[in-house]
Amino acid sequence: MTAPALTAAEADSVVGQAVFDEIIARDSRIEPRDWMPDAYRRTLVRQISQHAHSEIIGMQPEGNWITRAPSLKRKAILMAKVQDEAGHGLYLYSAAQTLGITRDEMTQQLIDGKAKYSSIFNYPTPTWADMGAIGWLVDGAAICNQVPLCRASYGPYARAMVRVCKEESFHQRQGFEILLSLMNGTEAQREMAQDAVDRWYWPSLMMFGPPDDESPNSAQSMAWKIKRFSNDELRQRFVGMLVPQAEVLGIRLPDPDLRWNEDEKRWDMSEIDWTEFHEVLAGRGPMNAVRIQNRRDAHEEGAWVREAAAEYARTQARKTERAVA
Ligand code: BYC
Repeated sequence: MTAPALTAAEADSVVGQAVFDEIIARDSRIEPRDWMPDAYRRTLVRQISQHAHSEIIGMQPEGNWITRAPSLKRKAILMAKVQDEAGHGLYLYSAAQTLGITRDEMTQQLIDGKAKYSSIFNYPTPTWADMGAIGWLVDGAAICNQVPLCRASYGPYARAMVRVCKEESFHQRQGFEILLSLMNGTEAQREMAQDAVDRWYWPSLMMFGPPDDESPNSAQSMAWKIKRFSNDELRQRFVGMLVPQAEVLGIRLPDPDLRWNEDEKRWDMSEIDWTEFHEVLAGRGPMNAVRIQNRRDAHEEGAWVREAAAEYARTQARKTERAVA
């Protein structure tokens, strides 16, 4: 008995899958016009849009301190940093758009509270030392997570990450330097720095996502070479990076059980409070409602800018048409 003939679409997808598998196997890049499995496309849209939203929402905790930075120099640095985060969001929205989703759709999902963004941005920033802790811990964790993403199999995502990582390195150092200045200051300043690190340390470890055995997406994302290391591997790497830096700062990492396990070549640490993580993901973190409300207000108040830009683009297009005619 002969097998039924494939339809043209089925034949395309058999060939497409074979070419896709070959590109992944030889560690090359998938580009927007290449054939890709629907699930690969959906995973990328999910991760890249969440990543973009994180950058955009992530402007708020530090934006909160721009008018109160302790000197003109600190203010200029903080403004530049927050502006960099906006840029990261824009590269990432553009990368996601190459997969067929529109910027409007992504924005709507965010302001409707339907999209995820990193849990870390749902915590408050009550003191200036929070700017140091965010740079050191949050940007530090972001670098650990994003450097491997520079080798992600999807070209536009990987290329966006190269520039993002360069800027994040500057952010991490400026955070470290804020903490170092505070630690070299008065007793009250040292206490403020320690208090900020106490509050940001555990949430920064949660940025890497759930433990490997509770991470539903990891296995497939690693097979597709979107993720190169597991959540726990990157968390370990991050802690290993922090320990010597904390010593230089004279700051205590708030985990009494943290120690190097020579036999297993890994850091032993206390259990992360995953209940808190899931609460924040469910929208019940300390600042979730404020973050989304601010984003929604900014979107509504910015409507006139989008209308003006669209009208300008239409006018330019008409002028070009007339010039060509
Ligand atoms: N927060 O199966 P898993 C920055 C979700 S901003 C919220 O391990 P995956 C900065 C996860 O999405 C840069 N949700 O997922 C900006 C999934 O949910 P769905 C932030 C989290 O994707 C301003 C579910 O939990 N970095 O640097 O394989 C100032 C199960 O997880 C979180 C990025 O966005 C979380 N922490 O791995 C300063 C990195 N963790 O979608 C700094 C890009 C997990 O199935 N993203 N979830 O409903 C990634 O690398 C990966 O998506 C993750 C998760 C490692 C986060």
